Amino acid sequence: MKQLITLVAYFLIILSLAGQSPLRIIPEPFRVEQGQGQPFTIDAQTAIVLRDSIALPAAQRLAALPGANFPIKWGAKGGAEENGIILELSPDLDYLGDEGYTFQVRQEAITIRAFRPAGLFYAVETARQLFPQRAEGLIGYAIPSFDVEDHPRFSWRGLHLDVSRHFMPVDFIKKYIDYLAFHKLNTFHWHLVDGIGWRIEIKSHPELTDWGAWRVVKEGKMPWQDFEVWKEGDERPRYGGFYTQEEIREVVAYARERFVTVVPEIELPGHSEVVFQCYPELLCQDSLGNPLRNIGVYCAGNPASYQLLEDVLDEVLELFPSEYIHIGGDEVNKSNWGRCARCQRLMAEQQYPSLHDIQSHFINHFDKYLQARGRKLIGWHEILEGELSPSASIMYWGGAGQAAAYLRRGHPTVLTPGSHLYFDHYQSQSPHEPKAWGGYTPLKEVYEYEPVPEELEEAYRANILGVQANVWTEYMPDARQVEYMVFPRIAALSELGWAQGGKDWPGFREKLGALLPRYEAMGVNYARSAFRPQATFELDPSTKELVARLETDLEAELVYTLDGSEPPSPSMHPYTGPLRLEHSATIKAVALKDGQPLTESETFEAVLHKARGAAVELHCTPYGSYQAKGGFTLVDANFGGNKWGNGQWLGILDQDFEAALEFDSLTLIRQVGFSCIEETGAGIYFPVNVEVEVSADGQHFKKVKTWQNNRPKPIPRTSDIRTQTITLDFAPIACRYLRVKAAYQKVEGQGVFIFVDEVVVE
Ligand code: TNX
Repeated sequence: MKQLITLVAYFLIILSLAGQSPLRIIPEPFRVEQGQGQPFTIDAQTAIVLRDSIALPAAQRLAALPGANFPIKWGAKGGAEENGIILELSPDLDYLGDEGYTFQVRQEAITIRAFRPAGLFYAVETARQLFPQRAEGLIGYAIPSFDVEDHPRFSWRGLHLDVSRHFMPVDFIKKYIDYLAFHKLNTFHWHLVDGIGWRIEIKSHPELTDWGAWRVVKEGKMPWQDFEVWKEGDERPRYGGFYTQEEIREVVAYARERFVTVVPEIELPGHSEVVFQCYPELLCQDSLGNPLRNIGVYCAGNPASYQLLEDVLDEVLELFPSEYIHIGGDEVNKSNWGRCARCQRLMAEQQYPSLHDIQSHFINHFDKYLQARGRKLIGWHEILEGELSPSASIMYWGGAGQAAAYLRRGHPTVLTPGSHLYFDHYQSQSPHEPKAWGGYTPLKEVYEYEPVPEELEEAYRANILGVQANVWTEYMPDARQVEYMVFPRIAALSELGWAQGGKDWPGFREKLGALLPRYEAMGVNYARSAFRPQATFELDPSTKELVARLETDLEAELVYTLDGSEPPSPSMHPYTGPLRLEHSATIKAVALKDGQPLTESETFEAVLHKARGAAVELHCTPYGSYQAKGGFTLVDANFGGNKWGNGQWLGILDQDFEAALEFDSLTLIRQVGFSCIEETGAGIYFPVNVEVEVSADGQHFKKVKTWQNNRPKPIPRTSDIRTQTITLDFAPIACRYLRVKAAYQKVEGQGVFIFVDEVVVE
């Protein structure tokens, strides 16, 4: 019977391994070779075998895997134990580094070897994903014969968490560290200080947490709007929390057992409003000694600023043994320094040419301070402004496209590009996503990121310490929402940090599909955003049908309706391929698992208006990269969405818009819609008027309607993005030729665009 079970299990595994990667492990191991021999079958006698007590923690972790319950035995050096899972350290594996390991499965035994305990730890994490989740335990489970040799690509594989904007309890911090370890991440960047909350107990300055850890809750306002620290006696409700030093020690020890280094961040010289609400006397002052406005920036000319931060750092260094200490340094508003008497004196004394040098003065002071204590300073890349000490390290959070330029500055750098690794960005374009900071970084975009810029010269590549994703919690009020934003993007991050590069999206997608049930078993609130259907529409110019394609980033059973009902519903259809639409339609789609919807359904409007596919002549010139598909853009029955720079919009600069459309035959029309977008701050305005003229013969045109934009002047310049279809209704008229004109909004001293994506004719 046992043999039969083994055989069946074996074939099932062989079948499941038919894909590219023989093992479904995230992150992808460096090398996996399938063996020829028989599998190893776990039975009631299977035991973990140790030769050295250094391997004991790994053994205990292995024994504690769900359903494992293996006893731990001591074995002789060099012995070969039957039916054992052998864990051993071996000096000859030094070429795999501190975190590498080998994992060998044979019929007789499983052998896990590593140069250092961290390697054994990661091998156990590999086993965690290898072993099935079975209610009945692992007995009877057969593991196919294979060889794994594994080690990470980067030494810094980080995940950050902002606990200032929203406080996260210690229990969750520990869970978070478990999540890191599960994904073979080794650095937890703990953003303990920001403008609206101080989260670390400092014994020499108790006000920082007595007051600074709490803020007054203000109805209807975001936490950073009108921020005020809460002090004892205040009757108003408060929000906050902080970590005692004892709790921090506990977290650091917990992390160390999981080979996770905790890098604390103490923000300076900016992002520190809270500090000056506790100590207003530390604010910059004008020449009469009046405090300047609290913009969250330390006075660089006041010795007390340095004293406070040194006191803080002294305690931080006691608590955190990490090599790196993060000192923030991002987004410093330097305006007070320009008006502060002390800062101006400092500038004069040091003959600093610019305010950037004041920033460097401040940063370099702490670089020296940390170096003298055997540590290294790391800060956000803005610390490169001015003259940064060469020993400082950088955390780069700009776009991936500019990373090479920063790496050429020669500082050791952790890449956390805002374009790919900001987990506070939206994960899908669905209107159902919970409110996020902004930006759009779906799972696939994280996965597709390549940390080493292709154009970067070899000599600078060694400066890349690794990768990290940042989790800013402005819109993450609790642990559940943090999990939603982090999972499953953390799986893609895991690949970036550990696997050797080279992309295999289909393979990753399949592996992730297998990982999701584990997330569920772990109780993680992961986002199903990658299961949200997306639609693309393509006009077939010959038939004028609109071809609608539906897809999800992760594989799932897709269904849709065309009758307006919410799927799943009796009238739903399985999506098996592109839909050819002859008429306007409302498509509602959702992905199902076991008949249950994975997310809310999405609604897509297909607009098959009368001008679709008409011949178009543009009588204006689209500017630069805003060409989209030329004149066809206007009649392709596609709308450009709410991002004017996405290549789907025509942009016309300092010119009136004009296009001539020609139908195949005389067509009865009664309405023209001019679909446009506006962002006044970017110089993009709705037109001042739109005019429609029609003709039957192409010679004699008749004006049928004019629309006037009557809004009051001046029009405010804002970064709000608005789309609008300006509609012009008129008495039905038959025509073959149509002219649409739109005059641009003239604004003194500035270039102005009209952006248009469709001329909708009904
Ligand atoms: C910028 S990225 C910040 C954070 C915000 C974040 C929102 C960085 C170093 N600073 O303070 O939370 O944008 O995405």
